[in-house]
Amino acid sequence: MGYKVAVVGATGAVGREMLKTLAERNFPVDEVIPLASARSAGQEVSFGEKKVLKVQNLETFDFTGTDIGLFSPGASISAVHAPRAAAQGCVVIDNTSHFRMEPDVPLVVPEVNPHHLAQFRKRNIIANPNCSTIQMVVALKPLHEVARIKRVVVSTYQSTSGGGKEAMDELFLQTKSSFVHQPAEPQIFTKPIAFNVIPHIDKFMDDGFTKEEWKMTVETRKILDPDIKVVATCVRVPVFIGHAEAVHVEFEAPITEAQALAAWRKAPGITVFDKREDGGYMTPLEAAGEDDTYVSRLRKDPTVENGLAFWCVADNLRKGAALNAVQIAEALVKQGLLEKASA
Ligand code: 11C
Repeated sequence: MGYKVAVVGATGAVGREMLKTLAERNFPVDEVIPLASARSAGQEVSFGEKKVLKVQNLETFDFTGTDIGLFSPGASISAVHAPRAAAQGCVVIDNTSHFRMEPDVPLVVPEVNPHHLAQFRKRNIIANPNCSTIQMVVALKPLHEVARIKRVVVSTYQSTSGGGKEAMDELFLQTKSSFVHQPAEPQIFTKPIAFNVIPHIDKFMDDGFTKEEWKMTVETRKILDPDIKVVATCVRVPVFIGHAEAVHVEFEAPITEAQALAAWRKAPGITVFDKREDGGYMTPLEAAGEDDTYVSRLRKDPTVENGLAFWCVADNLRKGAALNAVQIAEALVKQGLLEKASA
């Protein structure tokens, strides 16, 4: 017995990754329906190695009988169509920022807070967190269980794929044009991204933080613990896929490096790669295409009483988006929370 699954935003970078992930993980599907705007309807997308599916128009699609909707069409489109799908009986797993902070919508990373999932019934919507939050909370959770976390200071190194396909194209074109002496002006980013780093992701807020930085703070608190203080600086780097983060953590109680490593080694979704030698750490290029969050460069932070510092890397399109969404669907099935709408 399989489910009827709609993938909304199926022609985008995350939508395509969702289709790939569903197929790779053999999620039990009877039918997969790719949906996108009227402009993209009729296009073809791949589902697994062999199947090609025709994209249907989201505007006119009736979700009655569809069990799960994996949404990644952009926040303003989810704002309209996710509640419509939910009202028609489809359980929505939404990758946009639109519903994340609504109190009756669970915000879930299956390795961290699977117990929050059951709250979805009030709205029939589950939110998928921001990519930079997901990999950080996966790494923080096992440490929080050893010695409660008080405060986190994080700097991110985020790839252009977080900004979508056009942002990746801009990096490619600017890099190419620099060699043929034909400058390509920034269109998506505010400054050149090739051979540069830009300390700005998402819009500016009144207090000087960017929305991406705010998301890391509030989402971590909602997922992991409302008492944890988080301060973030989010930076775009000229990388195609894979976000990296330098994370400094202050704990309530002492925690040794050995305890942290042991906790990570036991935890799901984490690979420790930390050799304290040349090349003995993970980079975004190596994490692209992988499912796990990689932790490296663990060391004691001697500037605070109980502090550790580490580096973490993950594929932002997979664990940061598509994979986490599919893992939420898997967790719904495992916890017996998904009734078949299509029965
Ligand atoms: C980026 N983290 O790297 C963003 C992309 O809230 O889902 C995801 C934005 C979001 O640009």
